[in-house]
Amino acid sequence: MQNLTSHNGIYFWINQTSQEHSDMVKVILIGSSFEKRPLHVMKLSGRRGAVNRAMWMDCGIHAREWIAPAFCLWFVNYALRFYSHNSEITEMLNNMDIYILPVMNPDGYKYTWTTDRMWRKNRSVLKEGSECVGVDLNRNFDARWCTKGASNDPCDPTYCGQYPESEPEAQAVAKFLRSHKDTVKLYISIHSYSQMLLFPYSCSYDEAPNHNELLELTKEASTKIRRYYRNHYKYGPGAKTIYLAPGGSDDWAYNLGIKYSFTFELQDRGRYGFLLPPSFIPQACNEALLAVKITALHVIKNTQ
Ligand code: 0X9
Ligand code: ZN
Repeated sequence: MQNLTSHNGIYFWINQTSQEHSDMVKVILIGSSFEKRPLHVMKLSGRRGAVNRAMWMDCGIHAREWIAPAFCLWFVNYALRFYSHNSEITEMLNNMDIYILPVMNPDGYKYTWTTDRMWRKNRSVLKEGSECVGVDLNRNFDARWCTKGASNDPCDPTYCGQYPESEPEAQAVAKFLRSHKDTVKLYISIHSYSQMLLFPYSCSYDEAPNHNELLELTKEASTKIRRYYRNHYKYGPGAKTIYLAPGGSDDWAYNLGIKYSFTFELQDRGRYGFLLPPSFIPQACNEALLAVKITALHVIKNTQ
């Protein structure tokens, strides 16, 4: 059998998991990538009636950040395994639907497995024969699009694309969230590396209206990660904590009205970088799981 976390392995796993847990998992096709790979979202729900609260989590916007899709798979497996055994995941699934996009950039992800391990962007081709390929999907959203911190040169790794949502992957996510904006209260985008818990804004130095609440929440998550796993995570608004970077999905989702919007940068802090050894996966995922639980439970407590 192929590796579980290869591009094909993940499609196989999504299919198998949804069949084995058809009571809790539904698969929704939200669009397809530039190279026509399907974008499958897994909808997880507890064994209960309908609720009108949801969270969204995407992994693998950036192709080379392999720990990100691994975390989405880890999270789904954990949720299915520990629902009704672990109180936090049970409370989450009893009070919200969880939409998970395990690989937002499947073309880029495949390319990192076959051709260039350090590829970041998607694989869109502007015109046949043009020498530079790919748009940075986390610069392609409509949040001060293509201002300082993004590039308008198609050869750069942070190329913003021809216009906001020019890319089918970004467009599919934006369209889904627009049509679910009344229920989705929490947006999380999983990246690596650098160990940071980021919230808006990254597209400007402006303070978000609920800045203090988001700061306290990420501080709590960071403190608990340090206490339980002895690992250090920085926290704060993206622009000040990492760098100015417009066109990101988190800022866009925030402006759409999702007031709890985060980018989590998982392990490590640069020793292995994107090439995180497999033996680090369990701890990296447990750290991220803790941050997801803390934010989700806060959202459940503080939203209708
Ligand atoms: O630059 C990015 O897109 C993210 N860092 S990464 O090293 N994974 O590429 C940070 C994203 C923070 N949020 C926004 N820029 N909106
Ligand atoms: Zn990234």
